[in-house]
Amino acid sequence: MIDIAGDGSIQMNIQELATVVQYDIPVKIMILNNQYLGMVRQWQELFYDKRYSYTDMPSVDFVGIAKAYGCRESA
Ligand SMILES: Cc1ncc(C[n+]2csc(CCOP(=O)(O)OP(=O)(O)O)c2C)c(N)n1
Repeated sequence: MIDIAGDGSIQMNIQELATVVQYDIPVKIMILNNQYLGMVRQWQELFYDKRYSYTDMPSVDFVGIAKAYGCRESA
């Protein structure tokens, strides 16, 4: 099972990594990390005269978070 998610999307429900570990669910997660809430930012760009607000995000150590939940690293 493969989950392809944005860096914003995964952080909206990242606590489910606990569920993954609890039930030993075989899922690989691929994160497309552009450090933006991209879709929202695009609306601000196109429809709100480029008045960007709260759509840029800091760099996050996702592997570190996964390890903290007890996820295994795989090749
Ligand atoms: C629970 C929830 N909150 C807010 C939104 C609104 N929303 C839609 S797309 C989006 C940004 C997603 O960003 P990202 O996953 O990084 O993908 P990108 O658009 O950058 O590729 C947000 C906040 C949502 N869909 N669901």
